[in-house]
Amino acid sequence: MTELGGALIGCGFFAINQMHAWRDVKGAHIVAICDRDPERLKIVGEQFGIERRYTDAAALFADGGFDFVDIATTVQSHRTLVEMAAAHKIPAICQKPFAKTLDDAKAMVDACSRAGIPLMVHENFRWQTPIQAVKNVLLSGTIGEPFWGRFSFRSGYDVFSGQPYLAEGERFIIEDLGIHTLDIARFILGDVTSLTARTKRVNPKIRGEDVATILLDHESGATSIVDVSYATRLAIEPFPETLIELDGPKGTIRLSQGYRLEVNGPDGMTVSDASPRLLSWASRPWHNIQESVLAIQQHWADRLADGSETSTSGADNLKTFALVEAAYESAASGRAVDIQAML
Ligand code: NAD
Ligand code: 89Y
Repeated sequence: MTELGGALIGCGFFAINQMHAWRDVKGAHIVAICDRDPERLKIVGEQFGIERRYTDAAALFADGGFDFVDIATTVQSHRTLVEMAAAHKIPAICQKPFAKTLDDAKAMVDACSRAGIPLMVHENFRWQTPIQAVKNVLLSGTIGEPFWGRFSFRSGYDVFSGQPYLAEGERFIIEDLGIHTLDIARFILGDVTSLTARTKRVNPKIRGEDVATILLDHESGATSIVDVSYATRLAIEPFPETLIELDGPKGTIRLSQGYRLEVNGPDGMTVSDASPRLLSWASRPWHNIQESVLAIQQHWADRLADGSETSTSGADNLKTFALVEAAYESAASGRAVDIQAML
């Protein structure tokens, strides 16, 4: 396999996970980094031994010498940086949330398609070990074609100390975290035709909503609920676990707290442990997310090498991003939103 060289832009809080994971990916490694903040550039450059450092993305692209770019900045710069990658015909990974608006996201997909370059959104939650385990049980046919599901993320974890910008935006939980839960709902039950949402802000110290309840109609005919909260104080903190319930004609699947996977089918009930691995550089409770970062980055390197489409391509992510916009629209109007009309 040819070894691919990548450039990472945005050396902040989450990029540390991506840099660790790139060291473990087979077939790709990071050759250059960029951050407009010289302090962050120095910290990450020294920690990971990267000599080629840039404070300006335009200068990085002008110098070239890499096969792909990994954009790990916050959403404000995503469109500019993806369009820069397209202009230089450099395959790009872009962190979630993909864009500020669905129109921006469509323009980014279009720019990469016209340039003939692959674009993947770093939508890693569907790559978590417990989520993949649920998908595999579903594919085995044990419970039949599901008619109902629930995808639930309820936590009181302090995400604001590591990511202070999350307290400042007009939008919070749907755009930041619900985006993953909605993507998992699509990954498990398929695309969505219509959506209804209600939101609340419980924490008075933040600007955006920290609770959302979303009802989805799937193309398959299944109905599901996506419920997310950062205002839920439980005796045992579940961060960052997504809990799943699926009902099918032949049985049920329950992914419950502690990564306990219960499958009830025609032949009886089985319980297994769907825990993620604790990678050498990972730390609890983030290890579930950290393992999925390695999985999605390995997937990117493999797909770039064989030339096939990634699971969370830009085009695929438009269908997840539309659900985010629809949820805010529905919460504001109180009405159901037609998803197909947005795409
Ligand atoms: P951060 O603010 O800690 O880091 C962003 C870095 O990008 C900063 O160092 C900033 O200086 C740099 N930057 C911004 N614009 C730039 C530009 N135009 N050129 C060069 N550098 C630039 O943010 P973070 O918490 O690391 O989040 C980054 C992204 O990762 C966000 O979009 C966030 O939603 C996402 N995220 C994803 C996951 C996940 O599981 N997928 C988890 C956490 C965060
Ligand atoms: O930014 C978020 C994400 O993508 O996963 C968890 C998180 O870090 C906080 O909600």
